[in-house]
Amino acid sequence: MKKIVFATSNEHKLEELKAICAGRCNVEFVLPPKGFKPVENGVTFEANSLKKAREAARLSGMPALADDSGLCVDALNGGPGIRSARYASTPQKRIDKLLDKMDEAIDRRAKFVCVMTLVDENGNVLAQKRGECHGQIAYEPSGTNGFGYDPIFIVNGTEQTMAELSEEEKNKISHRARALEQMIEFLKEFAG
Ligand code: ITT
Repeated sequence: MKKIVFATSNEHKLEELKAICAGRCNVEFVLPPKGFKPVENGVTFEANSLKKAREAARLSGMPALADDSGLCVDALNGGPGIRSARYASTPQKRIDKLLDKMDEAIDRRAKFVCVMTLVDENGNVLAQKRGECHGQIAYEPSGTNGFGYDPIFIVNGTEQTMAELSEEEKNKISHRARALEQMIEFLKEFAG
């Protein structure tokens, strides 16, 4: 098994990554060394994903994969977007703030975005892939699976929020799954 650092501090992302990749590539994902604190000051998911991957590779001396993701809401001009993790201080407060801002909004269209970046041990980019999942912002939270904004995101083509889908269902249609689906051939190539 080839080891790749997964450049995250978010354990939910790691769980989803492992479930999506299970049995499909010969890679063991490990967490970054202590002191991993990338500065996410880019203005795009692509830029921040690359910053995270490079910082993990620099600290560990190993190849790294990063996930930068977020929720982009049409009525909020694409916000919270790259600021999704910092929109308020807790997941519940982030949901409350978003629903509050959307109180009057008739247009509830939104999308989850995930940009995955794979770099080698020197920080050279091997691949960068984007996955999106389109939906609508619900009027109230529903469901307990998943994490983050899942309880208020109704997936297009279903009447359920992402938090009402099973783990297996989410991992088939999510932004993360769609980014990884394109990344998997590079992971396979890399792992031999
Ligand atoms: P790392 O940077 O350490 O990977 P993070 O949680 O800070 O972890 P991001 O900067 O990429 O990650 O912010 C992503 C935020 O977007 C995340 O904290 C959630 O609030 C939201 N998000 C991303 N993917 C999600 C998903 O599958 N379901 C619900 N919310 C999600």
